[in-house]
Amino acid sequence: MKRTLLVAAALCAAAWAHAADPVKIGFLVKQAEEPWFQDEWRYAEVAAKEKGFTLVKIGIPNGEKTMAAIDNLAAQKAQGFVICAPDVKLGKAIERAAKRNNLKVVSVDDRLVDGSGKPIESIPHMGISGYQIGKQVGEGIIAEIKARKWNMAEVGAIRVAYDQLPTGKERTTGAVDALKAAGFPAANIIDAPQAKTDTENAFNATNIALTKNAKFKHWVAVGLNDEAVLGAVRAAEGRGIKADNMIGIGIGGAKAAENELNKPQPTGFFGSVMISAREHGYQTSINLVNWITGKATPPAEVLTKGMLMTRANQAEVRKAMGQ
Ligand code: FCA
Repeated sequence: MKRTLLVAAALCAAAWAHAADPVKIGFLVKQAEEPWFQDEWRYAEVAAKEKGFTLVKIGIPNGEKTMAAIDNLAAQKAQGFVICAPDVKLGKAIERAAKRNNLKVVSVDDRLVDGSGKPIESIPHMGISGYQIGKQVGEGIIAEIKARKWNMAEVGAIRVAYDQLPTGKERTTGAVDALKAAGFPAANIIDAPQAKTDTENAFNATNIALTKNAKFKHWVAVGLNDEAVLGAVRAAEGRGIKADNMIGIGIGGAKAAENELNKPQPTGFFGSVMISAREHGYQTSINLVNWITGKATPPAEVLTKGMLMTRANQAEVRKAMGQ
């Protein structure tokens, strides 16, 4: 009995000596209250359980909190972090803080940029092709305009804009380019710049745009995410523009879109291009952990795909996206 125990203890010690420190990573997101980021965290937790590492989730609404979170992770002996920064221009500062603390860093959703606005290639990234996903939004809107037999001359398009974020600008540019490519009059496209990427700011921005452009009979709305389009839809409703006269298509497909698409009565929120929170939460975490443990270096850039989800095809889209 004693011998068996000794052998077991020796085996354990050997295994322990081989194993590196327990892996701990941070997952830092700019808007922890947004369902998209909640989903990313949820899928990162799935990875942590499955692969046996520790996940530290931190909301980083501004630069100061971002820097504090990185120092905090180092103090907790984490070895790296996934980040969606509150401002992509913090890129160089984030890279320096990571280096100083000997932490590996990968970005998700929003690609970090240097002082001149160029992507920081040394930080592996998982995101979406903003322009392509945006095009899917625009094409979805055009298909629905045609299905409703609207005369495009009588349709106004709200572009809820957040152009300081490159992926935001790419998404809405892709969307309006698809509208224009289908013959939508460029003069009917109205910018509604939002101060922050949430529903409230999109609502306020759209209200101003609608006040200035009361002449249109029908409306469509695009934005960088579901919250932006929801804000536009709510503002339109406030002016009596309901589902019959509004086609809003968002980007994300998380809880915010799900709630809306499952309301008993359709609203102006016609659909959302669903993107993969699973890939962005689960796979980024695993890529980072594999990097830390020396298994594999993450790909320099991965762009994931999206699918248009409407009230009619929700179940199929969720199934196809594995969510
Ligand atoms: C950006 C947006 C989020 C989400 C994510 C994939 O970070 O702000 O709403 O769309 O990209």
